[in-house]
Amino acid sequence: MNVQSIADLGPERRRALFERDAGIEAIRGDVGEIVERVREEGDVAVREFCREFDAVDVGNLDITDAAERAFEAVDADTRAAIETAAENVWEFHERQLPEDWREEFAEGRELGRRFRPLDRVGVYVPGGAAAYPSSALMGVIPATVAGVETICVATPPAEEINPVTLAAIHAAGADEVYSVGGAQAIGALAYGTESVTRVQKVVGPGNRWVTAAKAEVRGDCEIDFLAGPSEVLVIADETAEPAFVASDLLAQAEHDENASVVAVTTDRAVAEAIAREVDERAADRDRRETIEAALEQDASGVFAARSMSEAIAFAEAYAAEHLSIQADGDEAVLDRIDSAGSVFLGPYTPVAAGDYASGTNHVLPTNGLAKVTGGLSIEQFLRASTVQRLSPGGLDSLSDTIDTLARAEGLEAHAESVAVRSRERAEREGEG
Ligand code: HSO
Ligand code: ZN
Repeated sequence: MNVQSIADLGPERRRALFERDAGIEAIRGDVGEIVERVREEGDVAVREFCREFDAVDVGNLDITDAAERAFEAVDADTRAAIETAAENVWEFHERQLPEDWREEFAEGRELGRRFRPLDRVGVYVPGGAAAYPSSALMGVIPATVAGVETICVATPPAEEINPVTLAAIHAAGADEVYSVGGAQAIGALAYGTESVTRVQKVVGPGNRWVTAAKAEVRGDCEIDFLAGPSEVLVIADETAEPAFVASDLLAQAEHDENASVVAVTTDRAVAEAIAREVDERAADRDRRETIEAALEQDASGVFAARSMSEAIAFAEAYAAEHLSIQADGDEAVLDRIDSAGSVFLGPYTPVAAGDYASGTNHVLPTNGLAKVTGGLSIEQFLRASTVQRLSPGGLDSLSDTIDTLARAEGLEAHAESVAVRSRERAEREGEG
């Protein structure tokens, strides 16, 4: 990797870095057809697409029992790892549970909010080339903590589905597990088939096909957000350990050849050292080819900033899925950051900790979506209602305001719904 100065970046490179996209437009047409066929033909279409895309003849689409058996069969170390991660994810998300509340804002005017879980949610758990048991935990556990009644998981079929993925799906608390992947899985969850009962919301990460299908069903079925390939941006200063920074870039790069991995540093020598470490260590990694492709992206690189302010402005424009700050005064740097899906502070907080085990969610906004949203959380599985109660006096104190605004909108019947109550009260008080 070559170190580049931020000051020297041309408009094209800046676009590649700051206007990343999920790369789904090109396949929207094909995905639309898949989703439509699943919607119209149900299981028949699902089975056909499983044969076409996964080369598997799925028998029973429902593999709930197989997930339970996989959990029972998994070795002790794997089970312990799943359970430790699950516990930490559970605790962190439990902490997010909002409480219903009611409060008197003025005499006779009581207002509040109450939260109720969704009834049926679908969680997509990627499979295929990479197995993602951790994503099963990240999708299913928050839904369970939120109190969602029925949680359905869809994961791609295979000759033998990864047993750890199945075990994690069961451990996380899925109620129904279906062997279907890709766009057809999102179609089946969103519209239902003979075997799959439709859900109210689909969440979870997936490849471009899954993401494009989520875009397709949006409107008929809620979704979390459209997530693209993994990304990380590390802000480093002269105190950073280049080998640590490089290791975080290589870790996210191994997810996807379209992953975007970036280091921004205020120290030229550290920048050079990071670039060198990345190049040297990439060669030793198992997934070297994927990593090298990701490193070659125009949306990846090691960049030299003239000041911490310039590095921060760069990070803000990039709005990373994962932001790691390996610099002196990391809290002060964080104070100046608004846009980041998940933040990792200090040299001993690798992004992989959040990917697997610390407890935060790894389903996070990519492609700059962190400018407008956070990652998967408890709120995504709740609906909030507001509640109010007015006393006669409480209504009195609002009646002029309501009357004036209702008449300004030409909505006389609204005004009357207040007036009828005032008259009734005046009459009753007259009698009494
Ligand atoms: N870094 C990925 C999540 C993941 N990492 C799963 C390992 N397994 C996107 O946040
Ligand atoms: Zn990861």
